[in-house]
Amino acid sequence: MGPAADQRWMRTALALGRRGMGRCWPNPAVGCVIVAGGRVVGRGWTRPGGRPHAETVALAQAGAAARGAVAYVSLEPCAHHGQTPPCTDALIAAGIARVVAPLPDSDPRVAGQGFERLRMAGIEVVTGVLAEEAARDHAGFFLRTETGRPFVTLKLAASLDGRIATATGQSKWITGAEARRAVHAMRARHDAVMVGAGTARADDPSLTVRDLGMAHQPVRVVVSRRLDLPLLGQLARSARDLPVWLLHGTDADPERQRAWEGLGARLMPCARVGVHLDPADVLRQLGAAGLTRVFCEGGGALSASLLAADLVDELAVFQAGMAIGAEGLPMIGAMGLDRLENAARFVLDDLRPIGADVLQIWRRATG
Ligand code: AOF
Ligand code: ZN
Repeated sequence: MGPAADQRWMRTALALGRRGMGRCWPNPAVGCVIVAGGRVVGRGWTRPGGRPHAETVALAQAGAAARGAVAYVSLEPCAHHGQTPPCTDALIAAGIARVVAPLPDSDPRVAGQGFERLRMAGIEVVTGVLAEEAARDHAGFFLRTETGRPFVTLKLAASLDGRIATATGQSKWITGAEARRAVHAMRARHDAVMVGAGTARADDPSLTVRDLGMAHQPVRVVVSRRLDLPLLGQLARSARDLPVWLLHGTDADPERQRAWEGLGARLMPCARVGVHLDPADVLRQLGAAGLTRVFCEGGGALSASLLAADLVDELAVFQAGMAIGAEGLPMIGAMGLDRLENAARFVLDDLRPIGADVLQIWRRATG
């Protein structure tokens, strides 16, 4: 099979893998397609909770048709005995002749050993196919295994002049229904949705995925040093049914800590820098708890603290054709930035209309 066919099938494997995004943390969302004689004989993606792995699912579907076939996997097949036996052994046992994968796994238990085992068994291994795309899809998993923190997408939805509410606090609605639907789809592809305490108080959000016909829900995360959050709000009422994690200061009122625990929330004490929680520690804790992709929806103070600490990997900015004026609430709070050369820089990745609004995707400029 030539490079063009390899790319085509790898595109399919990547697309399958994305189906698991947001629901198989702490494991990567891997996709696998098994091809024999130009036909698909098995397809799989990492199941919710991270197991079974993509290859196991695809091999089960392929059955005897896997013998002599090619397996396209969106990440190096695992080589370790975890809760399930290694995928490399399953591929070898099934008689797969060739494995195409874009990148090595960053988990030290695998990291190159999967490819090695396959080659030792006489299987042809091709790597590097659509590596850039795969690196993007697995960015959260790689970041977490390599640095301990999850990938952060910061969503901002604002007026032409970057305001998220009027001076009196009115914010519904600045962007339109299509943009809000796109936000729900983005939430669904992340492990968690995160907001600051100000937003949790002002909007009383439920932070769930709605109207997309899906049962899966991301973890709801609120960053609140003092835990001064409404005990009768949407999050409080639903904390037993869908996870709510609260990152707070060690100085938060113990009564409030108990009250939230009683409501079913998970409390995660964090370090402080000055009067605010340390955003790096917030993300470290979320990474330690297994999250690989976090979708932050503001507000201004949390957005500013993440940006100032250079902890935003991607920006999703929805802009509405409306001006609110300087009295309005800015989408990004005070950052204490003195010089432009100290500002985090982003490069434009995508720009498109969504209903009456514009969506811009910006990626952190590396190097
Ligand atoms: C694959 N295919 O679909 C996934 C892989 O805890 P375990 O035993 O399930 O192993 C988790 C590790 O397996 C994870 O850190 C990553 O290295 C790999 N994930 N590997 O071959 C898959 N999800
Ligand atoms: Zn595996």
